[in-house]
Amino acid sequence: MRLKAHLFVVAVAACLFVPGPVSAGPIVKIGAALSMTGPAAVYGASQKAGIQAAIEEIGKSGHLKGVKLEAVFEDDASVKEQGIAVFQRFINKDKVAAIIGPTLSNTATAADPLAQAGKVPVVAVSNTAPKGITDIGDYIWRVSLTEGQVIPGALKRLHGKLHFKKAAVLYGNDDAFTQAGYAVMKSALEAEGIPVAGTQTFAKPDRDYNAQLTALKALAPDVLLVSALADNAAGIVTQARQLGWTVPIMGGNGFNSPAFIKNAGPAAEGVYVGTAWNKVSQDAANLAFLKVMQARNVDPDQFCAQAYTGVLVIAEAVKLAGGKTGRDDVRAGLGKIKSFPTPLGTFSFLPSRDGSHDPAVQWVKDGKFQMVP
Ligand code: 1QQ
Repeated sequence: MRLKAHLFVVAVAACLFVPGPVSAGPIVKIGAALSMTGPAAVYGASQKAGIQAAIEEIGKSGHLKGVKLEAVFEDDASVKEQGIAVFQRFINKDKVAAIIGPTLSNTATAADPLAQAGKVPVVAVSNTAPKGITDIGDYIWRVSLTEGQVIPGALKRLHGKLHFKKAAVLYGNDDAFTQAGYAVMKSALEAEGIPVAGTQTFAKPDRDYNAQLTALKALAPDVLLVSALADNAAGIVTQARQLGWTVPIMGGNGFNSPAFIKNAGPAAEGVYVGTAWNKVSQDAANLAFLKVMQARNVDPDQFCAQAYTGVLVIAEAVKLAGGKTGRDDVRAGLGKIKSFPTPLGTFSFLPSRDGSHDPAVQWVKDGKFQMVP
């Protein structure tokens, strides 16, 4: 009898101390549609690490008072069909408050219209095609700078140093991002008064670029611009150097992954790329980000910094919405963000809902990205 009474007390105490759903504060569920497989998997892994870190940090900081951020991760497989399926799940089943992703612009052009129709805010963290993303509608926002915001300045800077007389361009013609990057390269070259000696194309499944590279090399340009995802980029740069072609190479956003350097090896040395993240920035927000990632044993890249920033931006939107967590509250909060300190720099949204902050230019030196001096 005494034992039973004792158990009863323990049981009651346990009930009192186990926090139940009644005492839990509101949750902001974020659906993260990232490429964990397929040609953009190198970016997705890095983005996932950034999102997880940001969610944990915000949770620990108590910044959102009782509101808790939670992420649901799904693989968009780097393709439109899977991106659409994941968005449908986030919108209708998981009932997320906001979506981060998908990784590729190509996938976003197909999936984002679903979020727009369902009135679910999307924060793109790696889509860089200037058109076809935020212009889908007023629920689509982006943190990632477009190729149009990065490439012209990067080319101008390199042209000022290296004085190009004529250029060659190689781009992927089966992807919204690589095509858009090409269009930006073409107009940036025009703006700098650098004639284009020749243009060649490839597709994502291609592995042999010798025909295109040989044709371009024969035109004797003094710079090669390449719009490609990291996998293709590594193959292109490796094969260009194998042909004995030593011309300076400038890549688009697809080059901004350490996977490019790893796969191209020594051939990556000296390759230039404009970037949305200045890794050596001494801004407090960037130093804090670097410290967080270091503690997690992650060497972050631009994609990690952008994904981390995407979560910070959603958290700030919730705060600016007075702690309200509905889809329209998040969207209203996004509209109030201005001069917000992030690892990418001081961040604001333009009227087009595209992000705005300072870009930078990096190159591969001693096997890693370093800022161009
Ligand atoms: C895009 C990109 C890719 C290179 C990165 C994910 O910028 O698809 O827009």
